Amino acid sequence: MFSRRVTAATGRSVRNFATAAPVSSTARNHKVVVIGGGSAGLSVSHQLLHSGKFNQDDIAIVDPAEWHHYQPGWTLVGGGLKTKQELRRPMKSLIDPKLKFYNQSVGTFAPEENLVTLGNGDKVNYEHLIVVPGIGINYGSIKGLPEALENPDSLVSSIYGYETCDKVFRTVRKLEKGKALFTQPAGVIKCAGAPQKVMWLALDHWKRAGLYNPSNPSSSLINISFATALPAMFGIPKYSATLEKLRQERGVEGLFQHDLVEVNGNTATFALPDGKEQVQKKFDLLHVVPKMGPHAFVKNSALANEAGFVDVDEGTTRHKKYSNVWSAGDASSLPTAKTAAAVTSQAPILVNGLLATMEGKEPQGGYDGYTSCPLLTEYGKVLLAEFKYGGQPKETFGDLFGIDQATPRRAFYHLKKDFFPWVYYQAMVKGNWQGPKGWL
Ligand code: UQ1
Repeated sequence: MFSRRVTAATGRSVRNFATAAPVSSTARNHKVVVIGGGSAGLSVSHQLLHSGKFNQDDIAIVDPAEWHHYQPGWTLVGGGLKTKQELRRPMKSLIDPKLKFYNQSVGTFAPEENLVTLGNGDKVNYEHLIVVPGIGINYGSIKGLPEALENPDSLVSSIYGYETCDKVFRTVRKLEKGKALFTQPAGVIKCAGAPQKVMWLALDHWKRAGLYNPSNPSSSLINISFATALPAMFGIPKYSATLEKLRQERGVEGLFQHDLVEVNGNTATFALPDGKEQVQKKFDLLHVVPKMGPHAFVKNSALANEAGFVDVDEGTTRHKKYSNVWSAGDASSLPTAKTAAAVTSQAPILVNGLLATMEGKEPQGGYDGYTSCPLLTEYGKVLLAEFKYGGQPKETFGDLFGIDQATPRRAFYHLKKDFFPWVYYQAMVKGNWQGPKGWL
């Protein structure tokens, strides 16, 4: 695929490129190899480059993807506010030419030998390794889900994938009456607020269309249920209180500790805790959040902890056993909510730590677990949850202006819808943005 695209761009034949290839491919030694060209991979690679301490091809990025997606935007696609196409960029267009790009998957890690084997069998050597490939979506973890998602006539969708995120708003618009069911699974997922963001937008849509009356749900054509494997609306008590109040005010049924295990026609089956019998719910529209987990090449490697995440120190992001291995973002064991906002804080700490280590010093650390979830509660309003390790709020604007970020606001909506997607491609993936701390 790589040579084919080069050919398309330059008009040269594949044979010419292949003839030239061995010259450059003999040296697969890099100072830093970065596994993954997502939010974390692009941020740390470019931040390292900006340090001025690296020459051409000293840093390499490994990623098999052709496209880079702004995933936080997929909730906006689910609400009909953006197209999925406008949120993606060709991966190659985001990588500085000073970086070597292996458009390849990873086969195996050999951390004792400072070596990564790529999917095509090539071996790449490093002095430092940064493992930031994110986590995978396990559609097959819910029986019948892949078939239901693929069926264009079903009202079953998910904002958690490029293929299906635009089906969400189509199903919301199609529904004229009946039961709408939104789910959230047990286990680690990306952005734990997103499963309900998409519900709040759908509710608002049906309200505006006259199909749902929050003050009298039983007389409405549509009724809405939120089925979550968690015991509450959100993991952080402060924000959960606001969201629980909204749920009650808006007449949404809460099915707590309900973990979706099967979709069959118009029936959803849920597992309950403590060996209780499974329950079934009929639906007319279903929004599913599949289970997620580490990629097999991470999970089955020497780098992983028991749960399959790259086993790093909470403060420094450095591997607990291999001192030249680092991780951040979704693939890491950092015990905080998995978001792009978290990466804005993790990346500079990782980069400074790695640079210090290269000079024989100890990494300073200091990552406090910062993460954030701009939670859409309706069209035009966002509750801006920001918190750190231990679930303690750490509110950027609360601290600056003395406001309570648990109150949904229009200004936060514009941050989420307009500012973050803009600053992400304008600065974050280029290594110039550190979230609440501003430009780098
Ligand atoms: C952020 O920097 C960011 O990245 C561009 C987000 O988008 C995914 C966010 O959701 C958040 C909350 C931040 C943090 C920045 C500020 C100014 C609160």
